Amino acid sequence: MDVNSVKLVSFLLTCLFLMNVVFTTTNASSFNDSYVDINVVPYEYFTYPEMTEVLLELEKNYSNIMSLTSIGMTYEGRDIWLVKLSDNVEEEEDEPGVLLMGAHHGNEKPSFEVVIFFIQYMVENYGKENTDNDEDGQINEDPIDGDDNDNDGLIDEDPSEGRVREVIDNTQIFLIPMVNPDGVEANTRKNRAPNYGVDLNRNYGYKWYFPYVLPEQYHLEWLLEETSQIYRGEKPFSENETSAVKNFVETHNIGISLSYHDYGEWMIFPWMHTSMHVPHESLFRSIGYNISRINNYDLRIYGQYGTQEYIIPRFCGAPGSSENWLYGEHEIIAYTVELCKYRAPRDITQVLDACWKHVGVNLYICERSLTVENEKEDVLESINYPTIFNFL
Ligand SMILES: [Ca+2]
Ligand SMILES: [Ca+2]
Ligand SMILES: [Ca+2]
Ligand SMILES: [Ca+2]
Ligand SMILES: [Zn+2]
Repeated sequence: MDVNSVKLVSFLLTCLFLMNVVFTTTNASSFNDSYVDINVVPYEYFTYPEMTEVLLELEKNYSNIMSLTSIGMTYEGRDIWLVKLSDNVEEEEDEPGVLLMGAHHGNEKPSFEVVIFFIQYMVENYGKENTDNDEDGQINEDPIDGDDNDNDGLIDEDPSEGRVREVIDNTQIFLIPMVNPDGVEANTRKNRAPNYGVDLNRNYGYKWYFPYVLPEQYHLEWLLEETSQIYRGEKPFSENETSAVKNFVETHNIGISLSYHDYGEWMIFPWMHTSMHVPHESLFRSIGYNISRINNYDLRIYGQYGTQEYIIPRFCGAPGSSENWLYGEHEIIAYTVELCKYRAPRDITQVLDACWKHVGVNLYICERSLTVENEKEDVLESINYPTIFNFL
């Protein structure tokens, strides 16, 4: 598919989706998951070459607010693309930074789809005047927040174009839609490093030794086994993809970050190697609950410092994950978002539901990034871990 047909398809899909929003009073729960309509064409996710073509085209058309650079090269020779959205896009300005990432795991296709959708939405709406999108005589009466704010039975049908302008003018949004393009093309969770590939979301170097402390709970055996799906690699940041992300983060100012995965419709935040609370627990919860109000996903919180639970390892903990390093090393308020009910759904309504909701989520975290540095100072909680747990 060439760029124009990709864009046409994406436009048609957007129309389909908006029709769904506008002409039904549906919410996610009214969709019957077990129903498969064989007349509906299955959703086609972007391939890496298609994405590359679309990003190049968008950069050409919106070069005033969008830049596209490669932050590294994969084993199979693909560029790892970084998109920046901001006014004065070529300059590094004194504006809050947000980092959105998709496809640490190549087989989790919605995770890059929502990021590409968001990029398109932002650049295409930036120059628009406030519009009465549903032609009901009112302007911008129903923002993307999952609620029917104007009580007309339709959800999020007339969002504010002004929000897009505000966010692009006042923040710097960095997006890496495919951290693991080789995995996307091969449809594998891990990257394509010799011999069996590495789970990039176990390769970040924060508390690398930790699985040795609780080997059973954190599946040390699988982390070290090359053939396992969570093989973490020989050493921290051994992989091109993770070291590209590392170099980027170390040279930019990022306040909040979301890493998209799928599936399950839930979200988590650090710590990932222990169920103890982070020093910014209340800030993480505040932002997390607000995201949850938009996407209706479950915010998973573990650990109650001050009770017996602090010695319990985190259920499904993931030492070596990106958000643990982003927060632990750089104090970035970082979440993992598990999109959709299934791995790579082929149903258009499900995919576009995730895309649309996360336009709202992404706009929200960009807006919240304007205050997050001050908030970090306000809510810092001093946590006195018992000395016996100093290694945590
Ligand atoms: Ca309207
Ligand atoms: Ca509008
Ligand atoms: Ca409405
Ligand atoms: Ca709304
Ligand atoms: Zn994943």
